[in-house]
Amino acid sequence: MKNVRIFLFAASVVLAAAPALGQNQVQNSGFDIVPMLMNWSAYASSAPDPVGAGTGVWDGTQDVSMSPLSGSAHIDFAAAPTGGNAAYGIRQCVDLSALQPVMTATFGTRYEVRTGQTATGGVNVGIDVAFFDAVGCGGNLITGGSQGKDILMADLMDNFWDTAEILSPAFDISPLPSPMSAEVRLVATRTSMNSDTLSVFFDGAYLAVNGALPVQLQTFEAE
Ligand SMILES: [Ca+2]
Repeated sequence: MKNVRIFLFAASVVLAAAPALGQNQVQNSGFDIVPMLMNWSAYASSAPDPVGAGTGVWDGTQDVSMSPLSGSAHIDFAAAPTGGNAAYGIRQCVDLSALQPVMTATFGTRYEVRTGQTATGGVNVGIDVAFFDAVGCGGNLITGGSQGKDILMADLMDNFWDTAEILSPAFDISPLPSPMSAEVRLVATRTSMNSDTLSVFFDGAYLAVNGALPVQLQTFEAE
């Protein structure tokens, strides 16, 4: 029992010494107008899954806060390949090396799926985060988490931004080696064999570690 107490005390000292721990680690999380898609790059699923296809561009017509000074990432998920788990979107590698040890994480994104298209539940929209034991999203995959929604017609709404997130409880990494980096992916993923297309906007992505601030109360946008 003494050993357990000593460990907990040491952990609390580490937390208190690092003021940045609760902050959003995602760069250009709000897709503001000047950097546009800076810090982000294209993501496509790969073998053994089908290689996903689509397009991803910065779009100034849609913004989670309806700010004329910001925008969002507009993903068009292609009709092919038709195999399940084909995924396409954007990704960013987040450096966690200054936040050691990483024990828990919270992450999420806002998304808008507009009317004027067909949705049968064949495409899931959300956020995937993969944690790696080396910087630069290299080395070995330690673990990963995801949160998303299979989009149906009832989910198609103009100017309504839904939320996909793992916030409470936080994603627990503590039994595993501490990750040095994480790849954040905002993606559309095919749920089964089908040829559905989907247009989706992402904005306000976040990843925080080791006891996050109430990030849903923070603003992600340029004011
Ligand atoms: Ca934005």
